[in-house]
Amino acid sequence: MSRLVVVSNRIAAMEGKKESAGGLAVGIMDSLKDAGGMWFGWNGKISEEDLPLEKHQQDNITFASFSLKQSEYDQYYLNFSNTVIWPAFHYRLDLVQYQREDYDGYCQVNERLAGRLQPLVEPDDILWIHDYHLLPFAAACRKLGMTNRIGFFLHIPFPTSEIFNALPPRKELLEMLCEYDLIGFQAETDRLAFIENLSLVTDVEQLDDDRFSAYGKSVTVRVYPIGVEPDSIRELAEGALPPKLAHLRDKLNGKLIISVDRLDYSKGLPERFQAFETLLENYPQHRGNIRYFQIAPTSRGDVQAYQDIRHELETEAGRINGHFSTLEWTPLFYLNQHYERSLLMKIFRHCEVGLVTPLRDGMNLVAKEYVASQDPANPGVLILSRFAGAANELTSALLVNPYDRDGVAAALDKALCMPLDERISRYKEMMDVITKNDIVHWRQTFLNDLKEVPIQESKAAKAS
Ligand code: GDG
Repeated sequence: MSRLVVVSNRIAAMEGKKESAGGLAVGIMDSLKDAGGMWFGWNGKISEEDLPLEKHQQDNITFASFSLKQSEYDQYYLNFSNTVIWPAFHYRLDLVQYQREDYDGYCQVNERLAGRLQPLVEPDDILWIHDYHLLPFAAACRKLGMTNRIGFFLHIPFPTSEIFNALPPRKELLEMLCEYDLIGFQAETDRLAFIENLSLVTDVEQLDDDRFSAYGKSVTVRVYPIGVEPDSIRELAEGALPPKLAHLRDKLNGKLIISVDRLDYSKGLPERFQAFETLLENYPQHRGNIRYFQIAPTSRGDVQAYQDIRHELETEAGRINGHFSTLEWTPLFYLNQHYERSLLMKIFRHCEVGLVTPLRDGMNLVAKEYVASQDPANPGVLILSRFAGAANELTSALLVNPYDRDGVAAALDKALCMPLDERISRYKEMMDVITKNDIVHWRQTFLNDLKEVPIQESKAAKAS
C-alpha cells in the first residue's frame, strides 16, 4: 500500500500533546496515521554544517527534519517566502522587497530538500506538499526523476493578475506549479485567479472541468476549504475557565468581544482597533459595559514589517485606553502572548462577540473555532471580514468590510444587542457548514482526489 509523505516548511511538534496542537496539525497527523508515512520539514534549527536528517518514529509515522544554513533561512524563509510571497499573495505589494538572489536561494532550498527527501521515498508513495514556501517543490522532485503523485495545498490566497504580474519570477513560479498533479486552493476566487494568471503567460487547454494542460503538463485544480475539528473544540470549550479569568469575567458584568490572531499585518488589527474606538465614540451606551480582548502572539518577529505592526498596535491600544478608560473600566486588553489551545477555546465560549476582520485571509480558522466553541443554547455572534475565505461558507456571520470602521462599529453594536433567537439561528446555520466541511472532510477529499486524478502522460510513460 502506498504511504503518505507530507512536506511542509515546519513540522508540528506533536509528540503526544494532541490537545494543545492546532486543528491543522492534528488533521495532518490523522492522515499520516491512516496511511502510515512520513512528515518531512524544517526543525527550526540553523546550522552551517550539513547535518544528517533528524529522524524519529511515532507509531507508523516517521518524522524527518532538516536544519537550514543562515543564508538559506534568510533567502528562502525570511526574504522570498515572507517578504515577497506572503505580502504579495495578501495584496500588500507595498511590503514586497524582491531581490533576484532571494528567489534563487528559495529555489535552491526547494531543490536541496527534494534531494534529501528522494532517498526516503518509494515510487508509489503519495506526496502532499503544503503552502507557499514550497511552490517549486514538485518541479524539484521531477528534475530528480521522481514520478510519484504529488499534490499541493495553498493555505493562503492566490492573487489576481494585477498583483501576481508584479512578481518578477511569475512565469517560472506558474510553470513550476504545473508540475503538481493536483493543486488545492481555499476558495474558488483563488482557483480562478491561478487559472487566469496561467492563461496570461502561456497557452492553456482545458482538458476537463478542472483539469488543464499548460507547458506540456497537465494539472487538476480544485477547491478544498479547510475546516476545524468541531467535536474536539466543543469538548475543550466546555471546561471551566481558570479562576482568575472567571473572576475577570464576573467583575465586568457586561459583554466581551474576542479576537485571536497571529500578529500579522494581513489580519487587519490596527483597522479593528479603530473600529472599536468608533464603537465607543458613536455608541456611548456601551462604555463601561463591554471589553475587547485582543490576543495576538508574536509571529515572524525577525521580519521588519512584523516589528512595525507590533509597535503600531502598542501605540494604538495605549491611545484608545488613555482616551476612554475610567478608574473602574479599561475597554481594551491587548495581550501579545501565546495561550494554550484549550484555554483559547474556553475564552471563545465566554465571549459574546467574535471579531475576525482580516484584510485578506486564505480561510481563517479562528472564525470557525469561535463558532464551534459556542454554547448552542446561548451562542455568541461572529463578525467576519468578507475578505476571509471563511466568508464563503459562514454566510450567517455578520459580514463586514474591515476597511470600513463605521460599518464594523455598527456590526459590533448589532452583535452586542442581538436577541437570542437570531443568535441561535445564525449559529445553527454556521455549525451545519462547519460540521459538514470539517478537517476530516478536507483531508479525505484532497487525498482521495490525489489518488484518483489522472497523472501526466510523460510521467506515466516514465513509470511504466
Ligand atoms: C494560514 C492562513 C488558513 C492563534 N493564536 C494562538 C493560537 N492560534 C491559532 C488559532 C488558529 C491558528 O492559530 C491560526 O489560523 P488562521 O487560519 O486563523 O491563520 P494563519 O495562521 O494565518 O493560517 C489561513 C490557515 O493557514 C489554515 O489553512 O486558514 O488563512 O493564513 O488555529 O487558534 N493557538 C494557540 N495559542 C495562541 O495564542 N494555542
